[in-house]
This record gives sequence, C-alpha cells and structure tokens, in this order.
Amino acid sequence: PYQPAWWTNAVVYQVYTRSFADTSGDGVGDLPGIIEHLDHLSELGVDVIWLSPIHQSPQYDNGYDISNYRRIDERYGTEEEFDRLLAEVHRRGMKLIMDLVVNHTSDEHSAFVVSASSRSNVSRDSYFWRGPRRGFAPGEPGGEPNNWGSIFGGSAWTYHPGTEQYYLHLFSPHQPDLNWESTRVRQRVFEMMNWWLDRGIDGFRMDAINFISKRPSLPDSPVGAGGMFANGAPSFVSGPRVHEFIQEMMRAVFAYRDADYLVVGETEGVTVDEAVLFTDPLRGELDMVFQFEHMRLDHGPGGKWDYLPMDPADLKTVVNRWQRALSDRGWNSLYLGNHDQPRAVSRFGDDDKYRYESATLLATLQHMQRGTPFIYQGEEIGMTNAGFASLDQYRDLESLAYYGIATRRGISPERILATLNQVSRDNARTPMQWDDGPNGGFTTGTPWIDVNPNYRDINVQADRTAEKSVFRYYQQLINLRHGSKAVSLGDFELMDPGDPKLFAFRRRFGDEELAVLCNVSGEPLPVPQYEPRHRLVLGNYSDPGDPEMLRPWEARIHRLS
Ligand code: ISL
Repeated sequence: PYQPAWWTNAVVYQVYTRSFADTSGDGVGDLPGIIEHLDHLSELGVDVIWLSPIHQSPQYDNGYDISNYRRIDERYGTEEEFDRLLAEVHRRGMKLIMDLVVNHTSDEHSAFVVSASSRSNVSRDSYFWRGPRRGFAPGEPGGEPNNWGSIFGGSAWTYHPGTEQYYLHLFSPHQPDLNWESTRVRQRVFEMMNWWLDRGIDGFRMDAINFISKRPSLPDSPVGAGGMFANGAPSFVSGPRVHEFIQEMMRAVFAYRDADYLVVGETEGVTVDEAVLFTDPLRGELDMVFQFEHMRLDHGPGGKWDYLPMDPADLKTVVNRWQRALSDRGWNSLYLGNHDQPRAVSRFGDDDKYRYESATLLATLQHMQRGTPFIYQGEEIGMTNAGFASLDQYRDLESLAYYGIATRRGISPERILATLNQVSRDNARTPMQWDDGPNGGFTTGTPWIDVNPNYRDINVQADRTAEKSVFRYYQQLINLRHGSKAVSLGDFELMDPGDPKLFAFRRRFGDEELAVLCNVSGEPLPVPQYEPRHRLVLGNYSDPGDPEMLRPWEARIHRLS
C-alpha cells in the first residue's frame, strides 16, 4: 500500500539561535539556551527543529556567511554542546535539520582566501572571478563585469585589487558565490553534507538553493525603471543546471541512506511549475520548497522597500494556486514568517486590538492547508514586529544598506524608520520573549538587538497560562494534523473565491471532511448560507456565538463528516 512520507504530517519549528535564549550572558543566544527550552518545543508538539546557521562565521549576515562548515561558532557553543543538543532533541522524539548555506561562503572561508590569492591557484575557479567590462580599466568606476545588483544593494561585484579582477556576490560582498560549475566545489559540498549526516542530523534547509546554477556567460540584464543596477535573476534563478546539480547532490549524499531525512529548499522566485519539478518524488530532488509569492503581496513596484498594504483576496489567490499546483505531484511547505520576514501577525493580521484572534486565525489558515507547516520562533505566542523607535536599534546588514541608499536618495529619516518598522528583517530577529523579567528572560546581559518593549505583556509564560493562549491554540492545530488524514493529505477546495474577507476551504480525505472558515477582517461577516453548521472541531472564540455570523478575525474548523 502507498505509504506517505513521514513529513506529510510533520510540523517544523525554526530556531534562530542568536535570538532564542542566551545562557552565557553575552547577549547572544546559544546552544545551551536551546537545550533549556526544548520542552517548550516538545510540548508545542513540533516534530522537527530547523536551526539557522550556527557554523563558524564572522557573522556579517548572522551566520549566513560561513567560514568553516565543520565547526560550531564559539558564540553559540562548543562541539560537545551541539552533540548534546542533538541527543536531547532525539531523546524527545524530535528531529534536527540544519541550514545548508552553499550558494556562497564567507569571504573568510579558506577556499575563498586561497581563491583570491592569485589568478593561477587551484581554487581560483571555485568562485566567479572576472575582468572588467570591455573598455574599462580594472577597478575603474562602472567597470564591473556585468550590471547585476546585489540582493542587499549595490553592485553584485566587488573589485579585488590584489589580482585586478572582480568576484561575484549575489548577496553582500562578504558572501562570494561558489562556482558550482566546478566539480571540485560540488565534491567538497557533498562531502561536508555527508559529514553532518554522519554526525546524526536529520536533514537540511538549503539556503538560496535555486541560485546555484548561473548562466555561464553571466550576461547583463535589462535595467529596471530608475535603477542603477539590474536584476540578474533571469540568469541565476532556477538556472540551466540547477536540477542536475541537485540530483547529483541527492545521489552523492542520500542514495545509500535509509533513515528518515527532510530536505527543504529555499527557492526565492520559484514558479509553481519549477516547484513541481523540484519536489516531484520521482525526480529525486527536494522534499519541499519555500516559495515566495505570498511574501510579495505587500511589495509595490519598487519591491520590498516600497510597501503597499496587501489585499487579503490576493492571499487567497496565491494559496489556492499553490495548493492546486502541488496536489498531484510534489509537496508544499507552508510558512507565514521566518527570520527574513516581518512578523506574520503584524503583517497579515492586527497586532493590536485583535492580536490573539488574528494570530490564531493566521495559524488556522496555515496549518489547515496541505503541506508541511513551518513555525518561526515566537509565532506560537503571537510575537509582533520590533517596534523600534530609533534607527540605531536596527542591526541587519540589509536594513543598514537600505538606510544608506535611502538617505542618499534624500528620503527623510522618519520615512526610513517607518519603512524599516514595517518591512525590515530585524522585525523577526528581536529576542524571544520568555517571561516578564529583564530582557524578557532572553539574557542577563545586554542583548545584541533590543527586546521588543511589549515583552511584559507578550511572553511565553504569560501566553501559556492566559485564557486566550496562542500557544495552546497552536498545540491543538498540531494535534489535529497529527491525527487527521484530511488535514495532512486531503484535497483542498477553496470556497467563495470572490469574497475578499472570507477565506474558506474544505479538506477531504476518504470519508473524512473538514471545513475551515476564516474572517480575514476586523468586522463581523455573515457565514455563507451553503455552509452546513456541523460540529465545531476548533475555533478561536471561546463561546459559540451566533452561528450565522463570524466575529472579527474569527476562525472555525468544522467537521462535516
Ligand atoms: O530576505 C530577503 C531580502 O529581503 C531575501 O531576498 C533573502 O535574501 C533570500 O530569500 C535568501 O535568504 C537566505 O540567504 C541570505 C540570508 O541573508 C537570508 O537570511 C537567508 O534566509 C543569504 O545567505
């Protein structure tokens, strides 16, 4: 008989170690801090923990710039503490997957240092080195090999005077891109992955994995309106050899292993058609990918920094498209936030008057879809955007780069602050709020980034014991998934696609059928006539209310059969 993969009813929790729990008092979260709070996660009911990078790193991008892939960064802990964490996770019946950042390394990685040392060294082609554009002298302004901009602002090329060439970095200059055309690069990555799996981890979250294959000629891209640099995406998003590289990786790393692993790819810019290719089990690539369409719904024409409030109807359209596209082949991952995105309740809900209701409604929408849900730390207690009052509270290199660019464009500091408050990645990175003590119980020292001032009201201790507990609601959603094939595997059918406020759908597997009704607004909404009012399985209001009306941000799950 058909055996669905184990992760079809699993729930994953992302730990951003730096901001989770600090036991050493240096203001940076650490591995013993995770160990200390593992019961919080196992009580929540999650099956898998995904750790953002904890490898040795100069931390320009909080660990997404790795200088040694086989060492734990001292700020986070020791090798022994990592092995203890892994054992403690396993002892509680959970799994641990690690970030795999191999589109690029740190510029302090030994391979890059060697690569940069001369034009003729063996590692030179491990990265992308190019001379200046024709007609330019090396290092001359405008002489970059092509016109791509980096994702964090500025050119995607940095000039290296020592060898009079430029190296490519899709992200910051501290994150040079690895050249996957080199078999040596691929071999070394695969060896490193095997080394981690042999150490006992249960899989990987692969950072920017659909960027690893570039069009070899690295051609110029058309320049967008007003921009100085062009978007190189057409030459590196799902590039020519990406499927070949990933299949080769899976053969080299997983072919002879039979344990239960999980491999999820981060694939910004992926289309539904590409996602099917990446996740069709018969192709031997990834188990699931993170798509980004719903993360763009509040981007204006100028992109992420050009914030435009989202229309909830667009969210329905996107969800429906992805649910349908991966229903026969492939598998969805489901997320509303992570360390790169503002807080879900602040972005898609109402983080003020209806914080509990909208946080639990969003959780309902997410966890009742077909796919594997990912919870970002703090979401399970309804943590909100950072609420910073001053620009100097921002830490992320992307926020700081934006600050520089926006200042040069003459945008006022007030506007810049307002934009950062809305869209900056720092919003997700403020420390986990454990209790109402100093620094929310995150550290006894000075936190590397300020704690959200609302920690006195919003914290784990308060939430878990509150009458309206986001945490307990998540527990129930996770329980429901674990026990219901309609939730984990059922068909998805959107109801009332035209209604902008009502997000309603049915899930069906065999003779089990559930209906999910969500009022994505702060006003009461009539319940559609056709909806039979069967047994309520779970809802985010404690009393049944008027069966004909959904209250503000009300979510209900009914069992139809
Ligand atoms: O967060 C973004 C910009 O606002 C995304 O474009 C993000 O950079 C992209 O999804 C890739 O993210 C991953 O790789 C980056 C790292 O900074 C992110 O934290 C990571 O999730 C470079 O390693």
